[in-house]
Amino acid sequence: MLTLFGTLDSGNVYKAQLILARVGADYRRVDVAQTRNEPRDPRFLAVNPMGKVPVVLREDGHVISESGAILFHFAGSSDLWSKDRDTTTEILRWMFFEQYSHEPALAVMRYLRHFTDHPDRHAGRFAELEPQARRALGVMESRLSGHDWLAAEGCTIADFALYPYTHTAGSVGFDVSRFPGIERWLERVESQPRFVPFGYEGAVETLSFAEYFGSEPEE
Ligand SMILES: N[C@@H](CCC(=O)N[C@@H](CS)C(=O)NCC(=O)O)C(=O)O
Repeated sequence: MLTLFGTLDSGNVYKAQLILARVGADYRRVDVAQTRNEPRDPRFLAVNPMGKVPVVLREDGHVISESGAILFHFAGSSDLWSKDRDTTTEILRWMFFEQYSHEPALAVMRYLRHFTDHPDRHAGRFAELEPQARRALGVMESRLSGHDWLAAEGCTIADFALYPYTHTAGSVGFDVSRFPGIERWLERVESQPRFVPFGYEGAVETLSFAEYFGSEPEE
């Protein structure tokens, strides 16, 4: 069986959950939390030296990290990917945009506001990120005001990549009704076959960090 490392409150991990649910893959989940600094634990770094979740470990020992790579890996030959070079270029364009211009603003704002002990102490950084996030939402809106999907005529992994931190934009203070194209697109993604909502436990079994990795080695 596959093993997914990560928590249910991470938008990046959610991307992996979306694709695993879509392709009907069974997996167990190991709860590796950024808030507990577990991605930087040497035992986890032995699995993913990049120190980030999500990670998917295949039964044959092959490790796939980076949410975009996980989406690509499991989209395989499904209609969420394409055989057409121009279309795959568009899919990748939106996925790179997500990683460089969208997630670093929206995901970090969410982290500062909802997952730090003193969000008020991060008000300056939050305010710096706001225009970057607004710009990213504006770029999406300009595409989605005239098209149903980001990269193609149908839903692709570009839509799965952008959905998680766009749908939490309201939680960091954006009025999503100001982005009507995005609002309609969110509903379209939610109507996809085997869509699972954020926070849904799709794993057949869940293990804590200690259950999977064992107790901390003695100093
Ligand atoms: N580019 C990565 C980003 C993953 C990421 O930032 N994951 C966060 C949790 S949402 C994490 O593991 N952070 C741990 C850390 O930075 O120490 C991806 O798309 O998978």
